[in-house]
Amino acid sequence: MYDVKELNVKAGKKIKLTFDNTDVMPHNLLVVKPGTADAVINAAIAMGAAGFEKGFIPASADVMHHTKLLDMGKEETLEFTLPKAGEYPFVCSFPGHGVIMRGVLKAK
Ligand SMILES: [Cu+2]
Repeated sequence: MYDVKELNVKAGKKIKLTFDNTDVMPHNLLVVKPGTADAVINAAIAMGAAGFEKGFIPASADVMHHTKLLDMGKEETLEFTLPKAGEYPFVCSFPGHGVIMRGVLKAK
């Protein structure tokens, strides 16, 4: 699970988000369009074993920003801007994780 589940951010301003994987399993972080978290994690599961090569990042227009699939002890920083106010989910798309490994960026 992510240690932070909710972040308040400003729409239209640059956001810098660092994801540090301190777990022994690989994880990633995808920022997705409002309301699409379940569709994205299901698309990642549908990739099957071939998903490893692509870090379980599905080719979906709902994925706005993402880190690579990060091994233990790795971190990656994303810099992006959310276009408008809304609740943008962030999820781990590694199969089986996204149901509980998720949170939300609340843009105002
Ligand atoms: Cu995960």
